[in-house]
Amino acid sequence: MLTPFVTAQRILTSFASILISTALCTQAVHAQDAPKVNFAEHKNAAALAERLQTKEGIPAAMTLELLKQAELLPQVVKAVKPPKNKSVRNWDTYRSRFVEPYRIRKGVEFWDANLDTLKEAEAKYGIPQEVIVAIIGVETIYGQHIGNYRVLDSLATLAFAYPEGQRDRSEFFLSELEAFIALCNRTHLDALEVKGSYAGAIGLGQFMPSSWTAYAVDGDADGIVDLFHSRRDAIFSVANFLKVHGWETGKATRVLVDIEHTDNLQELLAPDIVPTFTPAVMQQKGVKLNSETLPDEKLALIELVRGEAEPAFVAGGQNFYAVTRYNRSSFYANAVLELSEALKLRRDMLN
Ligand SMILES: [Ca+2]
Repeated sequence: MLTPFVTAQRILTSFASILISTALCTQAVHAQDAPKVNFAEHKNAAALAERLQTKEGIPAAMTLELLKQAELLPQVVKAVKPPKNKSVRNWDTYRSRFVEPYRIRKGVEFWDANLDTLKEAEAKYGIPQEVIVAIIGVETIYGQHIGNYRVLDSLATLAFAYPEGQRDRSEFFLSELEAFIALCNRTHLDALEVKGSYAGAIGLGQFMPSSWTAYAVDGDADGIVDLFHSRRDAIFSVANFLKVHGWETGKATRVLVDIEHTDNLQELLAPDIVPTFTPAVMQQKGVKLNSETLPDEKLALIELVRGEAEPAFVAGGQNFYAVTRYNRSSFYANAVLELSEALKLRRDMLN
């Protein structure tokens, strides 16, 4: 996951920047040409160090020393700035990055290579195997791109130097920085070495540090939760996250729709991603559900903006909503679910 509350728009630009950064260099992202700052001197640094001392028993001097070594990353500041061109939001562009032949092929390979683990995770948590595979596929191409930013730098940058001129999310990142330092202190992770996304998401499933703390599980029971090297830990942790966040086994993910008339469109779109309308009500209001068997549950009408073109629509059920808990974007959830469907289709064809 990148972060909760990240808009689809920002996801678009952030994924673009991640893809560009991973394509252009395999080395860590460094603070080239960055102004030298000492984050230990920031007005919120001492309170952070005190909290970690009280709650985690980490000497305040140790936290301040870490913050002193953290670097301001201009690329990270740039990544969280809203795009200049608002019309850039385009589902087709977003989709083409994630629901594409390479990610489908590699996904089937990942699925086959981890079949027993995925079966066990499905049996334990009730999450379909293809959905777990698709999340890891969208997040990191099955572990290929886990991020080149030093997490200490990216989280310190966003906690202490969040760019102005937009909603200030520095408090969220400050709490993630706190969770990260605590996590490193409790585990084998070296706070000066751990790499992740520009927003501080880490491991195969790109968990934020607070999510690692709350939802990661030791799938291989070796006594260590390792979301970098243990596929079993990563797979079980993704499944556990979705289960805790309301995935209901057997409920609908998404249903393809046609809009027959737009008279009630605004009313149908008002609840956003929250499942609100029964299939019958949705059909009465002009939405044709393209499914042989209609789900016996409430649905949300999801609008997928396509730049200047006409938007696309899909109906999302409880489990579409559950995927948005991983990343609060309907683009994200629809990409994960469409990829999961493509993976299942492809694997069924091959077997
Ligand atoms: Ca483990």
